[in-house]
Amino acid sequence: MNSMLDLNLTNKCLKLSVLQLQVEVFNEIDSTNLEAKRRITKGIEQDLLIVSSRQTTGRGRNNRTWFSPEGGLYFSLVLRPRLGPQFAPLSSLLCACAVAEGVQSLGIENIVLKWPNDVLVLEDKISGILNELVTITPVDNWVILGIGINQNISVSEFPEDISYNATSVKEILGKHTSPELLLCSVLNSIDRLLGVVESEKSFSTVLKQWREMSGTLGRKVRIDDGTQTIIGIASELLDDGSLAVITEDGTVNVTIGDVTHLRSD
Ligand code: BT5
Repeated sequence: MNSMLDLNLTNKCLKLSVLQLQVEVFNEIDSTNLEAKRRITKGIEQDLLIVSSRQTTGRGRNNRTWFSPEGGLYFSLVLRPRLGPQFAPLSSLLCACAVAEGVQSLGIENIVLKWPNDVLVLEDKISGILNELVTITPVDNWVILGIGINQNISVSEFPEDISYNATSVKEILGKHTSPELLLCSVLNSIDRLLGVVESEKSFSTVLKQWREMSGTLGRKVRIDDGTQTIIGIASELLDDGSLAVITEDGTVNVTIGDVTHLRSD
């Protein structure tokens, strides 16, 4: 089945003022983030969008797998990090806000953002974001924003270890929705938020929007960063995108890790 995205339809609904996109659509690819890296290595001139109908080796953080069958939306946006490479981590918070807006525009409610890069509906993951910074020289940097959204997939298709806390647009709405419209809506939101960052020369509006949709702040959390586990109350999203956690031993600022939302009892 050829389910390639209809670029004409996508172009019709795109309303971009900041991004100047070259768009490439694949039926199948290993990973849109890997393709993005290959393209950066070859040399690119402008913002680039790579979309694929499925991925054979979709990637999560720390080389984990992103289950990417036909029906999901998988894309990577390659752009210059706004306000410098040190702000690149904030781009994944920006993307999470944009994905939330996109999914909301389809009629989905109860969207919750989980630090640092997940979009949940109530407790279940509907989208994941893989943000990678590629440095060619100290002044030549690109950020890859890899976004996967479970759209026209049934949870019964997921492997068991994923399905217990995953969901999809189709599962929630009980119907097929347009990938072109969802892609447009997310890209339009990314573009609008990038415009705000550029005009305010700050991510503060993005951080405010993230805090308002956060399911992590105020919550008891367990955070594993690969070497240690921290348990405490997530108290604040700091301006550099890190998470302040109040533990029994004091407040810890966490910059990286996997968060589990815990019950407070
Ligand atoms: C992420 O990693 O959530 C980032 C996922 C980014 C995927 C996009 S798709 C387009 C672009 N190209 C790529 O190759 N990647 C990006 P992380 O936080 O590490 O979560 C990964 C974990 O989520 C896995 O170990 C599974 O437990 C779970 N998972 C895998 N596939 C899933 C899916 N489709 N839906 C929900 N959960 C999933």
